[in-house]
Amino acid sequence: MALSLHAENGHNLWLRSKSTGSVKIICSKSSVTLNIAKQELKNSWQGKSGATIELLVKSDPLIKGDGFKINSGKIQANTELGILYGVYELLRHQQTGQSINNEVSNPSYERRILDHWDNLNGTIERGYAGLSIFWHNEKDSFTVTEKDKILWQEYARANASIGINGAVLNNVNASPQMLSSECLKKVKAIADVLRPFGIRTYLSVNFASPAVLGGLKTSDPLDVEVIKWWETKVKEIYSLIPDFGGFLVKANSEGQPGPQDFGRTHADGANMMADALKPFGGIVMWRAFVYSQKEKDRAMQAYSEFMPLDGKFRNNVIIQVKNGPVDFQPREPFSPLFGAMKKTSVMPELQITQEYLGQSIHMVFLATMWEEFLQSDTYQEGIGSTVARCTDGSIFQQKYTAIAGVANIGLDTNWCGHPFAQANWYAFGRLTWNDRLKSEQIADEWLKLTFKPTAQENKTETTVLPIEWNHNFLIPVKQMMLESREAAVNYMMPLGLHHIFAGNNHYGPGPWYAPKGLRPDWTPPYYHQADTNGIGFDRTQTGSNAVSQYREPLNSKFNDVKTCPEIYLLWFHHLPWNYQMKRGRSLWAEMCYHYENGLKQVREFQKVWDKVQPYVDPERFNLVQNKLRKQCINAQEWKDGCLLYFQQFSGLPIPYDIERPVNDLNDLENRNFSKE
Ligand code: GCV
Repeated sequence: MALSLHAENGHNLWLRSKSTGSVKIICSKSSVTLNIAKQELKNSWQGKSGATIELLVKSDPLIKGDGFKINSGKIQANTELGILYGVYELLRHQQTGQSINNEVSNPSYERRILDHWDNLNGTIERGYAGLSIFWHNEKDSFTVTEKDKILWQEYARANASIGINGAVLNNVNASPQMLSSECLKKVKAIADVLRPFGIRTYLSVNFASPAVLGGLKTSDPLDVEVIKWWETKVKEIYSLIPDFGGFLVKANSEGQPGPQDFGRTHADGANMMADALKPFGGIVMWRAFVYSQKEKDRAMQAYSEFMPLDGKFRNNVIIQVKNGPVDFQPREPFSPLFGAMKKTSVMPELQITQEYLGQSIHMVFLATMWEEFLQSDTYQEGIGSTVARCTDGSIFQQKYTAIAGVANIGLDTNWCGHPFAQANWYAFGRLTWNDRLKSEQIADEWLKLTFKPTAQENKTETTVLPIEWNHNFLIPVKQMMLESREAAVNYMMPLGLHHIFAGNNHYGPGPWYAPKGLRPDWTPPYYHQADTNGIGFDRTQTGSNAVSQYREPLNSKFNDVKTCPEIYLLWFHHLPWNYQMKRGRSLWAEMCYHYENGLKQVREFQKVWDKVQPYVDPERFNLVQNKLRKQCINAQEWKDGCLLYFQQFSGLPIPYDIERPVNDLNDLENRNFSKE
């Protein structure tokens, strides 16, 4: 079988489909957003040719926010944006072959936001897909070209198609320059392009802006001049962007200024900004990502600092909490702040860009990780108090509900660097709309939308039958995606290990990395604690007691080595190398098999991919094949580096049925992984 597949550069993402027939649209209203909805229907219609579809903007008590009601002949919504979302849903159903029953679809979170860590000079912190789509370079960062506008429009459309409705345009390590009048004019230009697609604009702000940009003597949040400065700035922003979303703030974290510099609390800082934004309906997303050298366990600090402030924030402040207590690791237990802060709005922060998961080289589908996180039971309000239910308004009556993901988008033609990294952008959007969606469904949809031969391609004499495509492409590739995150955990840091990366780059292995003078919590030995007695961070009651931050029964479950899930074992326990695991092997042997299995999984992924070559256009096929080779090399480095390094402490042999290391520890220790 040989399909004549068109080369695809990936720029069209999951929106490749062209119409296969005509559609008649009934809609009594007209607006920019409704016109987009109509155009999308016409351009991508795959239903019966000549069918009629009605678009009706009319309230219905079952429809919430920008949700919609849909059947094969009608889309109803309270808002015009709801109609647009309904159109994308209908088209998705058509393209993926799902039937459309009478259904109401409401978003899980009201604010579904992408956080861009883009700098004004065009670079992106932890960006692996080229430079910023918003900012050019120091000299002409504030110019706007027609080409920019087209790209922003494509970006907005892609987001709207999966329900994302907000974008923070700049890095949380924010330049005070961001709030200069010149820069705000450019923000307005971006906001104007994003608005018709329902995307609100937000900005990260630097807490010291009043002093650095405004020339004031201080940035103390209780100072009258400072308060006035923010009020005036906020007014200026809203005069340009009437639907501006609000501020994202990283304060007193990793060297960023904050209220504590003036002896004030996070609440003092956040509330001052919240008061300035309130008259305009803006919000403050205040990050809980804080840690200092003083805390004996970094994993405990966010909870220690923020729990005493519960109830002290204005109702337009949302505390933005990373999924895990440390930092977007391949696997972490959920942050204990979820469900615990009962009198404050809390929003999850996920990381779509794969800083700690192989960047744009490894194929790692993150939906399984996010599903594991969102469905984790906090037990805060009884059994079933999942993180999802604690944050989406199901349990706590938050004034605002929100969720954010650190974007993996750049100027690369295919937006995300790795063709499969697009699936993570897609998955984030779909989960923010429906936090109960299963990873399997998300992968299924994305593969069909992204790789299925288009109707035009399928009209050639070598038509691929859906059943054949499903069997030979969809099923194996989906399986590969669903296993990919566990594979990464296996070859990077299994059994609860975390933060054992090389240097600042966070790509290769570096359990040995500990330059003299560097603060301990920036070095891997702080996290793995390996010595001749054993390995793991003791967070039990007799250790750092981080377990106490979890509600019972989790506190006891994590505390007791017998009941602690093995996936979190070394997160919570320091154990001897010969500790007997559930399967009967020693801890050392079990660790060796995890590393070995992770590497083997990637070798299998290579085979799966090579086998599907007939179903993929050469451009995308070759790119993925090439990246899988690099992933394999890196997985081997991880396995060899970690096993050879830890073996120095365990003093035990690598089980003999495991493939021998092929790298030398010394070489790996001297390798600069930032050049990968
Ligand atoms: C934007 C990690 C990353 C930093 C990032 C920080 C944060 O430490 O390595 O690049 O800074 O998280 O989330 O603020």
